[in-house]
Parts: sequence; C-alpha cells; structure tokens
Amino acid sequence: MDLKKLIADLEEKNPAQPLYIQAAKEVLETIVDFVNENPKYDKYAIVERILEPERILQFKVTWVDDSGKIQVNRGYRVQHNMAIGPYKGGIRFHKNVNQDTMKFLAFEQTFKNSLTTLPMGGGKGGSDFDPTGKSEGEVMRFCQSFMTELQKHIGPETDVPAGDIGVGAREVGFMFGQYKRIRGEHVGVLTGKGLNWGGSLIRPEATGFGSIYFLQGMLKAKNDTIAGKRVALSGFGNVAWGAALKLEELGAKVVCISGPDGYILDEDGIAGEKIVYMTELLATRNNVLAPYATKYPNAKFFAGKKPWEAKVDIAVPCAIQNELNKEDAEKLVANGCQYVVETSNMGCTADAITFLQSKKISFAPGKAANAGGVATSGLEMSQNSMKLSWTCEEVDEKLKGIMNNIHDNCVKYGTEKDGYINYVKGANIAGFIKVADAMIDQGVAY
Ligand code: 2IT
Repeated sequence: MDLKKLIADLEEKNPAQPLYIQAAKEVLETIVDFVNENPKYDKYAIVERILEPERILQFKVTWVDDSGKIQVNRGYRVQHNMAIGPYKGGIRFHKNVNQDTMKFLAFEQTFKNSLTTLPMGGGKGGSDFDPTGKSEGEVMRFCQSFMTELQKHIGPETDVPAGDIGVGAREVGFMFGQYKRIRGEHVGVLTGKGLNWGGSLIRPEATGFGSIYFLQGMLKAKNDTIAGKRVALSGFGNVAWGAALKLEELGAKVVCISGPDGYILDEDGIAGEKIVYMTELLATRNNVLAPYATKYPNAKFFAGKKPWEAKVDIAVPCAIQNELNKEDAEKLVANGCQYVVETSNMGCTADAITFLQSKKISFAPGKAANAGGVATSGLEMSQNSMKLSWTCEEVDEKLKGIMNNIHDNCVKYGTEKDGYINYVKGANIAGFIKVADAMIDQGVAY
C-alpha cells in the first residue's frame, strides 16, 4: 500500500472531517508494514475498501418540547462494516455530534469489535440532541421520534445499537419501546437493555471493568501491580463509574474524576459511597461536578481544569475524544505517570500518543481498552438468541477472558524490537486481520 497516497486521498475525500482523518490515519500508519508484508490485502484493495463506510444514514428528528415549541435535530447511523457480523455500536446524544464524529466512531468500532473475537461488525449512531437539562418527557419524545426513523434500518440480524455518551438504560428503554410498538417484535435489537426485558448482568459495569482488566495486563507485562497506585479518571459517567468500582476492589486509589466544568482532586480517595454519589450527580443531568466538593469538603474542585495536572501513576481518560492532548501528556509524564489507559474513544490526540510512546509510557488505545463494553453487548446478544441469562460470574469471567485475549493480541502484533509494547499498532493490526480476511473470503461485496 502507498501510505502517502492513501493519506492524501483520505484528506481529499473527507474535507472538514478531522476526526475521521485522525482515526483512519492512525490505523494506516500502524498497519502499513504488515499490509506490505502480506500482498493479498493490496490485491483485493482491502485498505481502500475499509476506509469507506458501507452506508451513512442521516435523518431529521422533530419533536415537541415541554413549552410546546417544535425542535429539529439531526439523527445519524453510520453502518461502517458488516464483514464479521451485524453492524454493532452505540448511539451518542451530544451537542457536538456531526457526520465526522459518527464516521470516526463507526470506523473505530469496526476494529474494536473485531478485537473482541465476537461476531459483530462496526456501526455508530447518534444525534446532536443535547440531553443536558431536558425533562424525562422531552427525552422520551425525542427517543421515540429518533427510533421512528432508525427502526427502518436496524434489526437483531442487521444492526444492533446500544448506549454511548448521553444514552443510558433510560434512553435505551424509550427507544426499545418505540421499536417494539412499530414493529410488534420483542427482539434483541438493542443492547444495554433493562435486566427484566432482555438485558445482561454486568453490561452497565462492563466498559469500566474491561478497561481495568486490560490495565492489569499492562501492569503484569511490566511486572507491576495495581494495589496502592494513584489513578486519575476523567468524566463521571457510566464508564468512569465502572472503572472506579473495579479500581477500588483491586486496591488502587482513585484521586480524580472530572466533568465539563472542571475536576475533583480527593486525596481521601474516591471510593464507596462517593462512587454512588457520582451516579446521583450524573442522574441530575446538569452535567456539573462542582457539588462534589460541597458534599465532601476535603476534596478540591479545580474549575475549568483537566485532571491530567494531578500527580498520579495511572491516567484513565473516560470522557470524550481528544480530551488529553500533548501538553496534558507532558504534565502526566513530568509527574511520574507510567500508564495511560485510553477508555474514551480516541481520547488522546495523535501528538499526545506519539509523545507518550516516545517516553516509553505504557499506552493502551481505546479500541482495545474499552472493548469490554461492546464485548458484553455481544454477550447480551448471545443470551437474547438463546433466550437464557447468564449469572454475574459467568458474564464477568467471559469479559475477563476477552480482555486478556485482546491484551495478548496487542502483545503479539505490537511488541517492538526493544520489548516495548506498542498497543496502538498491536490493536490496529489484530483488529484489521479478521475484518480484512473476512472481506477477502466474501468477494467484492463492499
Ligand atoms: O463505544 C462503544 O464501544 C460503545 N459505546 C458500546 C457499543 C455497544 O454496542 O455496546
């Protein structure tokens, strides 16, 4: 493959889509040697084909707010790649959602889902609907209107959405209800469902748990252990919550969480009832973390700042893309941080990753570290198909096995001559192989 030409074409074909270009460029740069060693991929133009989403749906979502005013939003579903299974990926409700966001997330999802070893293709959806401060009725009417259109394009064997930023169990419930109302079918068309109606145990915790299981692999690879480590998380949503629970269980000390308004430094550790309080703050849907410092006066709140300036051993970005830039990475390294576990999708900028790798920091990319969420969605799909439910222990064991396997694959394809594990390269190559080989087997069909 001609890397220079592919990147030039990528930039020309996707004008004003910096996120998609960032995600795709990272993959191209890390798989180039592998692809050139295996000529079959060029013969079948796999790289050119994988760069093009199979389908991009954009639709209008109108709804009536509590004051009776008509609101208009945009809805999206990017069906990126179906080679190894039905499209699978979350739905994001966030004011910054646009086609670029959806494309980069769907692209990442294809590689991530491949890494899980479960039969799931890659997709992503969402809307620029901003849930902040919306009433329950408004959220329900929005979800119903959104699903009225989306249901034309999804199904348990074609495309199975789930939650993401701004979409939790409540929104999945509203969307599931509308799908069922229109189609008259109670099927596994969404994951992240409630336990009483087809959901899986451990799915709520899975993204955070999985990321910490992955971190355990990173520590083990360096003969290190988790107990007593100081950890900064960003965000205070579902992902940070799951990570905080697992970190507490394993004896690490979480000292930071963050919100759009700033970050909390709590030297007493964010554990126990404080993790429960995080979920209460999230449930207010005001998107502010400042009240934490009022409730726990020993904690300090730094308005408008990011947690990467705190002195920690481990940083776990759990919020949103490009939340950790080179300057942040420099501060972390200067303070002795040894591990960065990207748990948000593309949470670090490209130059932050380059910097961390140049300092031989152990860095895990989101598509490997956060794959536990979608992996457990895959397990939810399996349970739906069997019409059975597994216990917590069964799901958790499978999740652990999947995360260990992803770690092993990153080591297999990403270990460099000096022994440094380039997890970005390892994840991209391992994720690529399965999708690429399936595409070759299936002929020129996308
Ligand atoms: O980014 C992600 O992997 C998710 N939001 C979860 C997707 C899923 O289908 O469970």
